[in-house]
Amino acid sequence: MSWAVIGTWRMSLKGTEKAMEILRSGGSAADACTEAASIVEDDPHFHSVGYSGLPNEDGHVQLDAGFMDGDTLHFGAVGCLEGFRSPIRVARSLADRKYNNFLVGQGAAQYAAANAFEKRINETEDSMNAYNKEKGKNSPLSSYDGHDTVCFLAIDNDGHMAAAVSTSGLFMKANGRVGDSALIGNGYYVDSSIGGACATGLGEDIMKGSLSHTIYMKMKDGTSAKDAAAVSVQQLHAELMKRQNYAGGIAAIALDRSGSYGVGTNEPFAFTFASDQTPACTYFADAENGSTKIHVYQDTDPALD
Ligand code: SD4
Repeated sequence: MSWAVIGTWRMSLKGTEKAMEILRSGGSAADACTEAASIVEDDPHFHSVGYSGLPNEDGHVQLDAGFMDGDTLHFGAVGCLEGFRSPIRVARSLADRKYNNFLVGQGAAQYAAANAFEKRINETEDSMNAYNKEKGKNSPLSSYDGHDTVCFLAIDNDGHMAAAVSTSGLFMKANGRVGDSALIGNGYYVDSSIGGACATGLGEDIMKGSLSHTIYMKMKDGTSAKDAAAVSVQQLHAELMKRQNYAGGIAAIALDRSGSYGVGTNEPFAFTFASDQTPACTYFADAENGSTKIHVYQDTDPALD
């Protein structure tokens, strides 16, 4: 068996490298994805995940995260979690329950406190400066105004797969808004016997296509990870254009049980990948004539954190 890991955006590189270390030494896909997402959550340079995330309309950093185990199909998720260091760890800890797998707001915080998860004020000077600057304006924000979600999908040496997703959601989102990232089948879905997918972009539009589950179902029907991701994003984009005359930015990653990956996007997107065959590397993807073009990330590409 071989291992592989894929992550969204340039910010995932450190996480992918951490996941590599874990997978290379025989660790589990679940640990690899959790540790990878957690490293990104801790890094104040990335203003869309965890510490120093960009606040909602009330100036609060409300974090969403989802975790899925591809063997058991167990999942755990938190929405609008405030005041804790690692939403992904909290999400994962909810995965093996029969009930109450998805907690939001005060209930999520109460659970995290009761289970001794580390507390942290995630609003930093940088987050609050960005908030105060934006607050004065009336212009609506686009989904990519400094806002991207980190997602990881991995397969380990024993063929177990997992997914982890963490985000502070859209900048200036409404108090209590939860996007696709915490929602199973939308921000993430993984089944070790087939493969999995994760999404990033405008959550409201991703949810209209149940994007991660749609990609997964295509893979289940025999489509490659490459085509499943690219075609599903194109189809969702076309449907959204037809029905609402606009489509938010949407990108998805997929990984199958043999370690082959796929990417679909309707706008410039960066991702990282590593496997027992391939060193960790950052790639750039973009939509071109109805398909997704990918190359190794170059300095001339847009700075997509
Ligand atoms: C959300 N999907 O909360 C997330 C945000 C994101 O790139 O991924 N932006 O809607």
